[in-house]
Amino acid sequence: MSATATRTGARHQQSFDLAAYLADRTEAVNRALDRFLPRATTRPATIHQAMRYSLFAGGKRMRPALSLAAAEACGGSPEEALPLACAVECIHTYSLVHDDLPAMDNDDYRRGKLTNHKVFGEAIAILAGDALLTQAFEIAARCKGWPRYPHQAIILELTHAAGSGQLIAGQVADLEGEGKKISADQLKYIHERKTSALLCCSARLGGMSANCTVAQLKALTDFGYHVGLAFQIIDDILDVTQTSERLGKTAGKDTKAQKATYPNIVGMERSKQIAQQLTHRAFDALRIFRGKAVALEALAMYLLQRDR
Ligand code: GRG
Repeated sequence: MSATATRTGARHQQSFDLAAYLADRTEAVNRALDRFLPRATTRPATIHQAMRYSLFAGGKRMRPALSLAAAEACGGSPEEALPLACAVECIHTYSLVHDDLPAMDNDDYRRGKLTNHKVFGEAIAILAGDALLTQAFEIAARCKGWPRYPHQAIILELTHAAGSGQLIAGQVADLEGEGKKISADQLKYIHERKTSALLCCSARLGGMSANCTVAQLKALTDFGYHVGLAFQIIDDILDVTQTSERLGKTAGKDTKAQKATYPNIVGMERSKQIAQQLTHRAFDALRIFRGKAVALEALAMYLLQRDR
């Protein structure tokens, strides 16, 4: 990523130092996660080491960054958004640990390191995923709550995104679609649930931590939905065009597993066009913030142009 991202196509044409923004926010998120998680020496140490192994393996922290940037767009502070940003990252990491298991995608590498089950064994990896998911709800339950968004709203937000109607539904449809010819509409169903739901939830929770208005929450929902879909299309493209070293996970897995992807359903060029259109829809959603959503705009552009 270049140090300065210029957001051609974004509403507010100005340069924004996204590299510095991400470095700063990632450090804050890592410090907070370290505080929220049991220490690696807490008994039974194996499970806490396994949770920390995947959580601190070098993820891009895009979901927490979206939460913090969404809070800022709504006039809130990164500090207030941090617990919810960390809760989402715990859920995301759990989903990756389980996704990599032999019974699922059976992968050896994630975030540039051996997968959790390769290091700790399958049983501990399953439990580490379970514990990270549970940890997310503890962090959320301990957050302060806001007048428009008390704890019940926050917890429901997480259960909705992570439950059997969204994240799990996407994973089930993905598994059931392997080796089958599926339509673009069915693929969109998978992407909406497997990927977009949690990215959308990240943006919404950021807004909630700023006690955002109904109109702001609707704008963040619209933004997160479109960015989330673009994110997965780019992920499909990178699976074909990048090396395993660059991605930090095994490249070419979708083709090998005979998974339906945007590139193999609509072609590479059309996939890039669709990702661009979705990103522009995301920019449109930010109009309501009148120039205060520069970090969200820069993140959306980065997610479209990323190469890992
Ligand atoms: C309940 C057994 C059980 C499993 C749940 C829901 C689920 C497993 C898996 C879905 C997870 C998945 C692989 C979603 C796709 C989203 C995606 C492209 C993730 C990669 O996100 P990045 O690139 O990763 O942000 P980093 O490592 O940078 O955080």
